Amino acid sequence: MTIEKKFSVCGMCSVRCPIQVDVQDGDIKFIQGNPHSPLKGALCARGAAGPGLIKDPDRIRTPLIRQGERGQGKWRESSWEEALDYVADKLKTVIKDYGSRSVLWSDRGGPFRDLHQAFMRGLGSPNYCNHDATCARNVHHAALSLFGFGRKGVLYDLKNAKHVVLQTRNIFEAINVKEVNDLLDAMGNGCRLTVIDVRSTVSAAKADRFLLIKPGTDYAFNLAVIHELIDKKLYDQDYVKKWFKDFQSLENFVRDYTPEWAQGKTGISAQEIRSFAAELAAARPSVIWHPGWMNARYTDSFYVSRTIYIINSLLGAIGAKGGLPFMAKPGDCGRKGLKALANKFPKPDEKRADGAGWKHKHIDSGPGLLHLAFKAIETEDPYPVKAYIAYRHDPLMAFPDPEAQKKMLEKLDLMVSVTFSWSATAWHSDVVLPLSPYLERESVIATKNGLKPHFFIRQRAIEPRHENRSDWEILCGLARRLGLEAMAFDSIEDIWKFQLQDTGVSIEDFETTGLVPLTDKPVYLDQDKFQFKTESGKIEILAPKWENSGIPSLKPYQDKPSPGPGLFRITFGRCGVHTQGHTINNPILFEQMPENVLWINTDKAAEMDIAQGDMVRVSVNGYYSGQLKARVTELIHPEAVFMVHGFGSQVPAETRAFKKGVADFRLMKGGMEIWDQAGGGVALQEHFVKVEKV
Ligand SMILES: Nc1nc2c(c(=O)[nH]1)N[C@H]1C(S)=C(S)[C@@H](COP(=O)(O)OP(=O)(O)OC[C@H]3O[C@@H](n4cnc5c(=O)[nH]c(N)nc54)[C@H](O)[C@@H]3O)O[C@H]1N2
Ligand SMILES: Nc1nc2c(c(=O)[nH]1)N[C@H]1C(S)=C(S)[C@@H](COP(=O)(O)OP(=O)(O)OC[C@H]3O[C@@H](n4cnc5c(=O)[nH]c(N)nc54)[C@H](O)[C@@H]3O)O[C@H]1N2
Ligand code: SF4
Ligand SMILES: [Mo]
Repeated sequence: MTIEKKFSVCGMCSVRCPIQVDVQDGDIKFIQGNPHSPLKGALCARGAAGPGLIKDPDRIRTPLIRQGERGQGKWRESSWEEALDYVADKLKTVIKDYGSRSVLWSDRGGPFRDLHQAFMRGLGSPNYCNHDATCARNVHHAALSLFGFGRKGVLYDLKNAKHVVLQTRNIFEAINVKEVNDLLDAMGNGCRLTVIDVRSTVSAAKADRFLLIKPGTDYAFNLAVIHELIDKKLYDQDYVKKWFKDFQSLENFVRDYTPEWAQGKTGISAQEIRSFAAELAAARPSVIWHPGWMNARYTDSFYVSRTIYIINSLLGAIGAKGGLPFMAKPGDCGRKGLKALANKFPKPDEKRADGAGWKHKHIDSGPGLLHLAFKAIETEDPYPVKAYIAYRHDPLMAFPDPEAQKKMLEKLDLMVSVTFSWSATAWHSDVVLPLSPYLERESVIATKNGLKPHFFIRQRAIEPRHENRSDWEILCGLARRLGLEAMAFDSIEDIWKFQLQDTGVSIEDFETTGLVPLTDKPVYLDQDKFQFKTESGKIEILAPKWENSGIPSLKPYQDKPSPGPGLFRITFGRCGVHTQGHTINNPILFEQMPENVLWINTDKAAEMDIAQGDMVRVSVNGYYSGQLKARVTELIHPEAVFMVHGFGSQVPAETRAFKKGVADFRLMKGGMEIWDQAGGGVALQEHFVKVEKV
């Protein structure tokens, strides 16, 4: 009856914290953070609820092939042999009729994507997408436009920061465990916290300064901060001299964007903006103004993130300890990285269906933009896209307006969902291939870049309970059937060996702790030796790629329309106990929070005779309406209503979550067409909703 300790990786959200699982007689007794990890061993509530997936009666237990119409919920159970044959045969037909490029893939990005990209390259399709158009694409492009590297080119050295600013970022509820712990440590050492939000969050409650901003006016606020930093010469002049290109253009551009002007736009007083800017300058360069994570909100969100990166740069924080140091990689520790599975195949030279990299030259062609790829399915422009694999991704919940999406998907000859739990997308698919929950599966080895780069491994904590399979088993199974012998591996050990071959690390090295550190000391890359990846090697205020696409680097501020009477701007976000849409039905987390509520401002609620806890109807003209309880509070801007994302499931197989709460994404009519042209992100908060007492 000994307890075995297994080292693995949490899979309850995309942060992927390292875990230690205590297993006894094939059952999980306890999960905790991996104490050996440089990321600090700790888990959040969702991580602790992982075992809830194992014995969940709603679990998908075998591959399923659709019988009735798409979305009707009529399924036939099949063996793996049959399901993989079925998918492979359909793919072969599509490829024969329309070419390799007619296959589209989307997933959730992350450290295990190498295997997925290998599969798509093997097929010869350029159409690998990830989820990011509804998450951090604007942030990523903002970084690219200034630095020539994406948002992961720098990290947040929260532990050593002296002032942290969270704008559209709720760090204590939208959780990355290490970041939470590091920030708490820093605050214990006197670090100041400023939160800029449309409502008071847990993060706001812990802040030294909370600024309640009018929704969608963040760009105005940031322009005024830049104005103040430059006008009062509060910025780091040596840093700017050394690293900035086109500083004069910036100075000219912000001249009229004074704090008084911003007060009229944002509702935040000029004096507050001034004292805030002075306080930031006093803490430089150990300042982190977080550029945003879930920033697919407005048609100018790219510029919000861009101005944030500019402010960090003005403060000398890019590359600084306690600021945003450059991300160290294995090479920076004098080590070789993992061998990429994707490099087993040549990069397809076809143009992408979503236009990324050619029609939209400023858009990173790596993972493209899924909303435009869906559009291409509908229009067949630039060419037909006939097969779609949604891999650990639920676009029918994660992108807006599912009814519009279903229309776009109609022309598909094959739609496959690979998932460990039911989702709206799986329910609408032709074939569902059930992944093992993460505690039952192993993954390819991954690299964690950062101050202390390391390799880590996801091992099975327990044996698979049902007819579920790991990523590699599914993909290698398909690869074999499609003649992609180079990735038709027979075992995960063979994959691991391939990945490790140049690294001087062996599989046994992971046994004792589940990870292999590549350095013992934190690696702060020397600012002086570091080159920005732009053409000039500097921070470029005028971004050639954008300017050449006719998109201004410095865009004049534009007002957004205000909601009319009885209407509110829809805002949304996360809560501590759920991840997106897929944990509402988790038996443990469902108990914690079975439905969402509607945050509404006290004065507005009084006008409509809505009291605390009353049922209200939220609707979009003749399109969708849902009912939920009102949370009446002074702590939300009167123009906004807020709800936690992920509720309102219409999938009967999710027996607990079914019809619980309201779906924010259904209230975004036409939302697939509304996106930030500069950053690529879908603009999910450019929508007004009607609220009535029931
Ligand atoms: N518990 C938990 N943690 C998670 C996740 C999860 O689902 N659950 N998901 C992970 C993922 S994928 C992501 S991307 C991150 C997201 O991390 P965050 O981006 O920090 O999370 P959100 O809650 O989406 O949004 C942050 C805040 O933006 C505010 N906001 C809305 N509109 C505006 C506006 O116009 N101006 C300003 N200033 N603020 C506004 C919202 O009120 C919200 O409090 O969290 C990650 N961590
Ligand atoms: N309206 C609106 N839309 C949003 C958001 C919002 O706040 N409001 N948030 C956006 C953001 S920030 C993001 S990142 C996307 C997220 O969008 P998604 O990534 O699509 O959302 P998830 O629900 O996290 O995961 C999708 C599916 O992956 C399956 N899955 C398979 N294996 C695993 C695993 O190992 N771990 C996990 N966690 N899931 C697995 C789950 O069963 C689930 O069905 O949605 C975006 N869309
Ligand atoms: S933040 Fe929580 S849910 Fe996400 S990986 Fe870490 S422990 Fe798991
Ligand atoms: Mo996200």
